[in-house]
Amino acid sequence: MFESLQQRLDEVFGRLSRKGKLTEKDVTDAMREVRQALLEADVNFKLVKQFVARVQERAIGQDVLGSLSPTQQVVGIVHDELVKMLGGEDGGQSSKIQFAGSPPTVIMLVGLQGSGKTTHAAKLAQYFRKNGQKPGMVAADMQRPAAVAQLQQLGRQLDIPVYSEPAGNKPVDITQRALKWAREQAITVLILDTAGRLHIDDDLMREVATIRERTQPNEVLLVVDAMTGQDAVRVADEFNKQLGLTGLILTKMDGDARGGAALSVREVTGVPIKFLGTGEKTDALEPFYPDRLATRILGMGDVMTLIEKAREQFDEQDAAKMQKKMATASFNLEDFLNQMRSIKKMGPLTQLLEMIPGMGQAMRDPQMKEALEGDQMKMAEAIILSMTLEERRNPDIISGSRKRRIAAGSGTTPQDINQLLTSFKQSQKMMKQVMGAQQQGRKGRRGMLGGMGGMGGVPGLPGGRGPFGI
Ligand SMILES: Nc1nc2c(ncn2[C@@H]2O[C@H](COP(=O)(O)OP(=O)(O)O)[C@@H](O)[C@H]2O)c(=O)[nH]1
Ligand SMILES: [Mg+2]
Repeated sequence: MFESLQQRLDEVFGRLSRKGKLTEKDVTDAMREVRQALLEADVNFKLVKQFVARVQERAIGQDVLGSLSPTQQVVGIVHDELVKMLGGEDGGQSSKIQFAGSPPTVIMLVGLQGSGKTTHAAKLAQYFRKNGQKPGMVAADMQRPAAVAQLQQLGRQLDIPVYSEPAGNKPVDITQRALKWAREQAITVLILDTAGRLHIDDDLMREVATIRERTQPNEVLLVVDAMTGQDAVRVADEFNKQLGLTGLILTKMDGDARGGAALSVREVTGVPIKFLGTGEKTDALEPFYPDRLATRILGMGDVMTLIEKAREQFDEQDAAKMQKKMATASFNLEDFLNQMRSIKKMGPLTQLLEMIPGMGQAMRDPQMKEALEGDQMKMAEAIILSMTLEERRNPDIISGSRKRRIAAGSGTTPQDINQLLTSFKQSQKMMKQVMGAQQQGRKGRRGMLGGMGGMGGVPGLPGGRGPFGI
């Protein structure tokens, strides 16, 4: 997400900070590069112009030139203006979902075909269930018979009730009856998956407008494909003018989208972004926080989102237990396997690591990327799976003959087993040092990253260091 923009800004501010004191010309030159970087990221050109002018005016006006850390101040102003551009002036309030006074809260998804409506109906349902709601979904896309089946299948997979009717029935009537069904089923959040078209046309708008009128949804969210760049912004503007939207879901943010749509759409349309879709799986959804995204774009990481993701997978007790195990070096290969699986559930490793301050840079190193995304993790998993429980708990007993058996079972060589065991021992030692020191320092109090105590030390990676540096 935003990789090349991040990299460009990183370069610009890196050069600037090496200068020490700044002249007005330094700032102007840097802002020219920022302008170029934003244009290359496909941000709307009018916005880029305004953005650069505002930053420049503030940077020069605020007398940052003579201050001790002028570059930091310039970055601070850029951050501020990015937050504003993303709609964060109200502290992100407008990005929150409006719940109904009395349930069900009705959320209607609209958008062009293929933008991700059906997928995001399921993602939202799962997200709301995690937050204590009882979600239900409505198959109101009667354009294609496959659309109903797709939603039904997602519902079965996630165990979320789906309301549907036979082909030939009208979407407006279906949604009306679905409302009654939702009340009977005590559903608290009802998500309507409506039909899309290849292009905006009057038929589509009429159908959607009628459903809106009759069901009075609390939210009308446009699902737009961020990969389509400024087209996504135009689609959003058109839908908003014709229909009136309460929010946006930008999907496919995991693709090679340059990010321009995400950066422009709020200011151009005035409609707040509420969620980002970051993958095909049903848990690849992030609630949108303007401030967090701005921080991420500037390569300062997004520790808050990372912690939330970790919390979803690791319960507090497990994390505390794990931390203790690490500190006393009783962390074994069985624990390691479990952790590796929990981490995998959080999403692609490279995506997670980018949220750690300063890691964005490291993630651009192709070797690092390869190590994390490539076969090494899979190989480590295969090796551990070929071990007996006893061997996982007590790797010291793994003799030469056991190694040959494990290698044969996992399709690896005894050398691979050696390498895994060596780096596991190394990281066990390092864990003990780092975690022990941390526990001493904190005296049991869990700090910001406490919940992630159980995530470090992935053996088998370059230098035997885990991705979290421990
Ligand atoms: N990579 C990626 N693919 C997505 C995302 N959301 C949806 N898709 C894919 O986009 C395609 C169209 O999605 P679908 O939900 O059927 O779109 P709809 O026609 O608007 O209902 C499917 O192949 C989805 O797997 C996302 O956030 N990231
Ligand atoms: Mg669909």
